Amino acid sequence: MQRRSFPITALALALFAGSAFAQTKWDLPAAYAATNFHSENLIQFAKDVDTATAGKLKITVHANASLFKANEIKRAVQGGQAQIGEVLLVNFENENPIYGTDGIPFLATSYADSKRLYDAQKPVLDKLLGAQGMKLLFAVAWPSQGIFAKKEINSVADLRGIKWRAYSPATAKIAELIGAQPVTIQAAELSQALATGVVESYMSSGSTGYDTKTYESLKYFYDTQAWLPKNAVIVNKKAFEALDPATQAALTKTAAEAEARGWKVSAEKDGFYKKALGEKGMKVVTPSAKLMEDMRQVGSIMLADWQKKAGPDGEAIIAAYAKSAPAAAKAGKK
Ligand code: PCA
Repeated sequence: MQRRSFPITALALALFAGSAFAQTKWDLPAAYAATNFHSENLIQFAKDVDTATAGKLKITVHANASLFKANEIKRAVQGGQAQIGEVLLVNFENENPIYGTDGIPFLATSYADSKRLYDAQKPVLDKLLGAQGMKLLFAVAWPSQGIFAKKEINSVADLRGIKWRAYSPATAKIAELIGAQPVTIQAAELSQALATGVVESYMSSGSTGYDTKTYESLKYFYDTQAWLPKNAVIVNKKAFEALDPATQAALTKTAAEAEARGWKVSAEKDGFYKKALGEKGMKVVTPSAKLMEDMRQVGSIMLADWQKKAGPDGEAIIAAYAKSAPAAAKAGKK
């Protein structure tokens, strides 16, 4: 390589020494495809942060688990290897049940209910992440979770013994409860696992089915609408505190905008994904009453287990969630 030397000008010196132009660079590891709606939202967020801070804070998004695997991102942010990152909260349920709140089947099955559940979960989540040296910036729900399957299924008995991809402790627990064989695989490696037959079935959103081209391997999507797990963008507290107050405020404001935008896009794309799966040759099916009944039973076992593990914090979340239900829904439940 040719070596070139640049004259060090007074301006360059001022830039190096001066705080007026101090620029902070952050890496944001994320686990999903660059074309996924969450990743696109992160890229927009990074762009907006750049604008809002007049270039003082530069965030580089590393999608598709290219910097850290999905379940390593939280620890990377905690340890400061990455200043900021996007995690799937339910991945960390074994660390603390509160992280698994939004992975309990049939607790919240619509966007409106998931938003209320998030509001109920948030104070505890803030406390928990705070105690671990991190801070929650924003969270966005995935579309609702259904069952991808190779063959027709009319009850959970039809899933017995099959190779079941799990992405979280709860989805592995479902496999256990229905007698399937769980294998934990992150989304970035799912296409490969499907193509090689390591996976015959799994629960996730139409979004992940679409991103991973699941329709090339599996022919059915049972639209159980079981739960809407959330991706959360978390930041290392020390890294956040090292920013000047104006940059902190710009970051927080931009995060709130990204959260609102993310929920909106998720809801808008939910229908698009299912339609697209159908167009790619998949059968998008309303589950039979029996299959739903079986899955609801799985859900009630998991809710009871979770409540036992989550203790008073869990109780507070469930109570706040119930309290925020619209009057009509409350009356209907009686
Ligand atoms: N997609 C992610 C998690 C939830 C979802 O819809 C996945 O399957 O890994």
